[in-house]
Parts: sequence; structure tokens; C-alpha cells
Amino acid sequence: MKFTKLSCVLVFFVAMNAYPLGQNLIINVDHRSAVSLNGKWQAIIDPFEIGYYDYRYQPNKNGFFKNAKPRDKTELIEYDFDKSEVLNVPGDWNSQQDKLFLYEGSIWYKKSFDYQRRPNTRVFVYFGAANYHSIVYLNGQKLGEHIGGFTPFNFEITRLVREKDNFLVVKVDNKRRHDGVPTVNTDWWNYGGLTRRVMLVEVQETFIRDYFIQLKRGSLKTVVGWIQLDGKQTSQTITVEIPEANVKQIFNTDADGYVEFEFDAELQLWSPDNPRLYDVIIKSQTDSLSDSVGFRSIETKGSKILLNGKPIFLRGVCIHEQAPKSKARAFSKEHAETLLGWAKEMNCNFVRLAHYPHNEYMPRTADRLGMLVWSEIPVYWTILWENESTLTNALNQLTEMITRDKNRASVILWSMANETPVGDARNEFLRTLVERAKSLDPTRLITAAMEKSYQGKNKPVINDPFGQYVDVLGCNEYIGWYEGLPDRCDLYSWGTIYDKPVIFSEFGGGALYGFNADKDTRWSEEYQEYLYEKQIKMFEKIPFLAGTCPWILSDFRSPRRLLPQIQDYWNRKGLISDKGEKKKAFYVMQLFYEKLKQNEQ
Ligand code: GCB
Repeated sequence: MKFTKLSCVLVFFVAMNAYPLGQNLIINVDHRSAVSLNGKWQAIIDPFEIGYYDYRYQPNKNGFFKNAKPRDKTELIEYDFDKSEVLNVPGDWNSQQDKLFLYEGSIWYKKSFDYQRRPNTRVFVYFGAANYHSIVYLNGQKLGEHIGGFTPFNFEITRLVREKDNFLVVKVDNKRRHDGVPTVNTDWWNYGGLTRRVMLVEVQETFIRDYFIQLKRGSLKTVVGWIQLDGKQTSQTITVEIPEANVKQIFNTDADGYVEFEFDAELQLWSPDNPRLYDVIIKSQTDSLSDSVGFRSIETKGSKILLNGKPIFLRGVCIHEQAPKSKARAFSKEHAETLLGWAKEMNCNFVRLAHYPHNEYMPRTADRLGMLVWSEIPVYWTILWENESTLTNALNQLTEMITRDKNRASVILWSMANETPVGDARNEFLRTLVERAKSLDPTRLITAAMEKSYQGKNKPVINDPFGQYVDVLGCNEYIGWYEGLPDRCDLYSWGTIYDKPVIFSEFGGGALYGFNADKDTRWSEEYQEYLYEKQIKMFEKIPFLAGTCPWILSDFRSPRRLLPQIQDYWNRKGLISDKGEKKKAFYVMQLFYEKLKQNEQ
């Protein structure tokens, strides 16, 4: 099981490629000693990036990160954080001020703080996520950069942090880029800013930075994993304890602070019906860390998905990171509770977290509530498949997603991409992602949301060549919305060239809550309701279908959705409105899933 070593090499290689990266990611920040930097931050809106470039468009040595103040009345300084705007962190900027509604550019954030570091510790500044490109400075010194809007990153500040008057400055830029991941073209709002929590994490000089602990693929009792220490005291004795399962195992890390392990244990398996979590305690000679971990197996056999060795139909729904009943990006535990609570109410056992890694509260809450999770990176629609730095960027986001969430029992599927056009360069790009995902996590299933083609007028077929590299085929289909009217569902007879499970990873149509008309009237709740009824009839005729994921749980903000009085910058395909009201189609899905649930018992 050489997967971590390999990942270290790959990350090193990426760093050698001079690609901006956070330092080695610290996982499980919730169980570590931390101080929150959430709250009010000063902010300078800088559309021309004058805080970064001089008038020759060269990086300015005295940019805004210096947080300068005039020393006397003669000195010219053309900015002042302390008299500038205030923004809430975590939080996207677009929903905080009207003038930032459509803003795409740079904003400089500043937070001042005092800090008492305990002796023999190290301190890191940790960002849950910032969209899209961040440059981070402490006390006027650059700590590093990060690209990618949905994954965490951290920088060590042990030597720079002082007891009084620290100033942390972050330049966040959400300009869309052709070579970005995602690229310029998406169907969701480009929420910018420090969208997730920021904290100072204090650790021992040599600490447990990362670990993996899951059931071995295909086994119901063999636990596999590894531990990675960070610091000078690399060779240590480590204990892994799961007290409620009477597990106490002892290992020794090597000169790189790394050890792999494997042992058998009698464990109650985690499942949606019994989301059993165990306290896992990892102790080294210098550090100790706990986590709440579920153990379950996930595999496929022919067209079936097996959870703990038994076939399961995934009663799913897609979710965007749109805060419930709000115009903002979701970031909190309460948001996660509400979104996953709605999915539970619909009788779901599965959610597709679209189209990028959601905040960590989502998989953690899913672990607790018993909700299976599909997690994906924003390799969406049009990507520069032949551009090396775009691939590096996607690999980096994939690595950060898996690093953060690989111990969550709820997460069963890593998805590589959404609706990407078939072609050699794209296939190769995605295949490289699959290799990375498998090297980092050999226990989970790989998927991607793909499109269908036709082998006859009414014969859709799943035959994307990338299908050969995944374990589970995701298929997005909009029969009855982009493709004909709902009755067309009756005519279709589906095929696949793969002996693999298929999930309908998207289907649905738009409806404005409270707009009632007949079933033929677009945007009415009745049209949407009828479309769902027809889709469900069609599902019943597809033997290889292993799950369904309607698009989407709730209306979400999108700059592509401009129809006045109906859309007004909202994608209206939600089963729940932007104000939290349930549309008629919600109840159609709820009933369908209720019946499936009963049949299971
Ligand atoms: C899709 C995309 C999704 C869109 C959705 C729509 O196929 O995967 O991101 O939002 O269709 O509403 O058109």
C-alpha cells in the first residue's frame, strides 16, 4: 500500500513545477487546538489591482500587504485598511453588498490579531476555502498562494507570528480564467472571497498532520491506513485506539514520519440506517488526536453498488453549496444540517455534492446523519484539456479534496468531472485524475457525470469511452426539459455498453414556486411535477440503474439564468425554492423514494 508515499512524491513534483500550493494540508482541524479568525475583516475593493501592481504593471514591493500608515503628515499613502469596508468572514462578498453583486476581481482582506503561542508549538493559518486565487501575507511577508475556490489550504506562521498587532492580509481574486478549474463557463454564481472559515491552528513541534483509516476495499473487518507526522522527531511509537471496539494497536513511524498499518477489528458497520461512528484516537510520543470515524465497505458487482456487501439503490439528490433560504454561499454547520435535513425528508440516502468540494461540515454532517455522498471537483464542461497547468490545478484540487475527506464514511464516490466533451485529450486528462484519486484512496469508487448518445431515435446509450476508467457511470439526462416534453420518457429504451452501475446523476426541469398552471406550461410547478412522474416511470424500465439524483435540491443563483420574473439570476430547477418552499415535484420524489425504501425492508 504505497499510496501516500506516491502522493508525497506527486505533490513534491507539483511544487517543483512552480505551481502555487498551500503547504502540506493539515486535516481534521475540528479536533485540534485552534483560534477562530472569523468575523469582521477590513476589505479594500481593488478592481485594477493597484495594491499589487505598480504603474508599469510590475508587482509592487510596497503593495497593500504592507498595511502601511503615513508616518507623518507629509507621507503619501493612497490606501487605508482601517477606514475601508468591512466584510464578514466566512462569507462570499457578492451577497454582502449590492455593489459587489456582480463583482469579479480582487479584494484585499485584512485582519489584525494578538497571539500568545504556547512554548514548543507551531502555528498555521488555515483557510477552509477562498475563491479563486489567494495570496496570503502576514505582517508584510508573503506566506504563499493558493489556486482553486473550494478546497482548504494552510501556511505555517510559527516564526512570523508575534504577541501583539499581527496583520494578516489576503488578496482574493475571483476573476474567471479560460485556463482555470472551473473555466469561464459555469451554471453557478462565481461567489468570491473568503467563503469559508479562517483559523489559527496550534500544533506540537512534531504533530500528526495527516492519516488515513478505513476498511480495506472488499473487507468488512480489515482496517487499513497510514499516519504522517510532521516535524523533526520523525521516528516515533504510535498507538491507534478504537476504545469501543477494544482496539489498541502499536506501530513505529519511519525516518519520514510515516507508517502504514493493517489490522482486523470487530466493528459495527456504518450505513444510512445505522450511522455508527467510533472515536478513533491516534497518539504519538509528541501528539494526540481524535476523530469520529465510521467503517463501511463500498464495491460494485456488475450493475449493482454494494454497501457492506449488500446491494443498495442510491436514493439521491444533487445539492449546490447555496445557503438555504438565502442569496449566499453556504458555509456553516447549520446550513449543512438544513440541506441534508431536506434530503432526509425526501427519503434520500445519498447526495451528490455538485460541482466542487463543499465545506467540511457537509461530509461530517452526512457521516452523522447517515447520508452517502458523491464528492466532485469543478472539472466542468469546457476545460483546456491540453494545458499542462490546468491539469496540475485539477490534480491539486482533487488531492486537497481527498486529503480532507478521505476518512468520512459517508463519502463513497469521488467524481472526476461533469459533462465534459468526449475527445482524446479530455480522456487522457481525466484518466490522469483517476490515477491520482486511486493512488490517494484505493478504497472508494470513481465516477464522473457523463452524457449519453443515441443508437436509434429512442435508444439512448451510455457509451462514453471514459466509462472504462470509472467504477460507477454517472449520466445526466434532461428528457422532458432540454430534450422534448415529458411524455418522451415513455418512448425511451435505455442501453449501456458497460457492465457497471449507472446513476442518473442529473435530470429535472425548472419551476417557479407558486406559479400554477397546467402540466404543459413551462415553469409551472405542474410541468415540473409531471416531468418527475414521467421520469420515474422510465426509471422502472432500466435494469442497470443503481441510483437517481434529481437536479436539484433547491433553486440556486446562476448568472446564466436571465429570464425576467421567472429566473432573475436563479436556476429554478430546485425541488425547493430559494425561500425554502417545497414545490410539487418534491413530493413526487419523496413518494418514489418512500416506496423504494419500503421495498428494501
Ligand atoms: C447540467 C449541468 C448543471 C446545470 C444543469 C441545468 O447539465 O451539469 O450544472 O445547472 O444542467 O440546470 O441546466
